[in-house]
Amino acid sequence: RLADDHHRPRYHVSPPENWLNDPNGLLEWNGTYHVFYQYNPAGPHHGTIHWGHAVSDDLVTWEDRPIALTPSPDGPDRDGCWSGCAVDVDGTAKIVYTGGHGDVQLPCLATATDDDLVDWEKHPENPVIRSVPVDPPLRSTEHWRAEFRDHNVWREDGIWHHLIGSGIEDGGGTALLYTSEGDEMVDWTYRGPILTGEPDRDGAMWECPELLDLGEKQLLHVSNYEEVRYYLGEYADRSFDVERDGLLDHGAFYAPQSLRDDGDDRWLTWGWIKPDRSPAAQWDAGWAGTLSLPRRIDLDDEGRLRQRPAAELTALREDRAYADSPTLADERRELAFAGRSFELRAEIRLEDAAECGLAVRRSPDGEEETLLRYTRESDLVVDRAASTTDHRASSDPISMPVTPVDESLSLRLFVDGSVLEVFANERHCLSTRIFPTRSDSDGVSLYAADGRAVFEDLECWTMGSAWPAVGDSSPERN
Ligand code: DQQ
Repeated sequence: RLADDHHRPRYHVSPPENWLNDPNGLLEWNGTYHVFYQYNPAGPHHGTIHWGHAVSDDLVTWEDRPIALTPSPDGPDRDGCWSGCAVDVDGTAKIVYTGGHGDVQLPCLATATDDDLVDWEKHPENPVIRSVPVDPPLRSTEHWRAEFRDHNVWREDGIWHHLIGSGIEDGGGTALLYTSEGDEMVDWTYRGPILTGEPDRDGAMWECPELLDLGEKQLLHVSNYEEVRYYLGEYADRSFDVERDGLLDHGAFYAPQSLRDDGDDRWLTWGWIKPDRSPAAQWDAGWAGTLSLPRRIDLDDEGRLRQRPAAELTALREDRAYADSPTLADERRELAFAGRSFELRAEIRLEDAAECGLAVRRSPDGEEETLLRYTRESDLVVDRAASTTDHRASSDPISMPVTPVDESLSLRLFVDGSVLEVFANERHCLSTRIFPTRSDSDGVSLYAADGRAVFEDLECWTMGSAWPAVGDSSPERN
């Protein structure tokens, strides 16, 4: 079933089957990149969460590994091994994750017992923080006595620092700091929030907070159930001073986490791209959720946040199936290119057209198509009104503000089965899902309305598979 599913991504990290949500424990270990993820082996829905595992030597091709963390029936993680991170503690890999137990969630620790990071031993003293802080009082919900979860751990001045996501009762989302002197990571001292948001603007609960040092500035991003907000500014003296803020992505991208690649002095960030279709459709498919492509996050010359697909991804390009610099005047043009898994790039200028854009996953008669509309209001809109005839998939439009319309729009677009990722001017990102039903919904076309638009250096490449080693071990993978 999964092998014939043309919604399955070819070059994104997705689960072998069943459910995936947040990326976790991203770590480069002895030259191998490890990606763990929230995984439910019992079905394509969120449930008793385990940690799935995939590895890569080049960030381009991936192999599945066995489940890394399983809830212990008598342990503090009985009801789920929720999100967390992996750290290198002087040559030993450790995972800090959230254990769910009834209506309590508390931090747990596991240590790798082999160099392939396949086997993990849980610490006998779990949970390593035994109760939630009382100052400030934390938000509770129908499910949780206190919302207190997700972990970002780093070493600073020889001391371990640890952020946990939460929300303040009658207040906003917050990132709580703990520190620990010892490499055992079992004695944590509570230091209070480093930043708390405004509930109406920033959300009442922050999941998966992550602090990244980008050199001149620091970046804190948080997932507030709806969106991934970022704050750029200065982190000093256990407090974060915000200079700018924004959204890391405008689509269904959520709970991102980053890998520190010291060799290349860079941060690579993956997010979960949510399913965006009904539970029934997920059951029928047998899988749900995918990770985004790894994106490099840093600062541009003006100190703004820059986001680019990892450079390695160009290795996935197969044939350059199309290259041209067409000018369109009040017309639509089919490209001599078709694909379900491809990359497209172009420099687009809106000259005097009212709007211009392109259609992907388009059927010959246009019954199904996903439109990318670039408007004079400097919006880029992913219009999914006709993406699919399956009413179980979301058809909501998604828009993001991009660079002013008098500058050209530098677009990189990744289509992969049901995944659509847009990078605009290396700064604005929009990741979402589309579920065309027809096997001939694979055309690409351009259009310009009421005037001229230029698509400079337009190129398309079909993309190869990220899972070449599959076959014997996991016949279900496509
Ligand atoms: N997903 C995990 C939580 C986290 C949430 C549970 C974010 O740890 O807060 O699967 O998507």
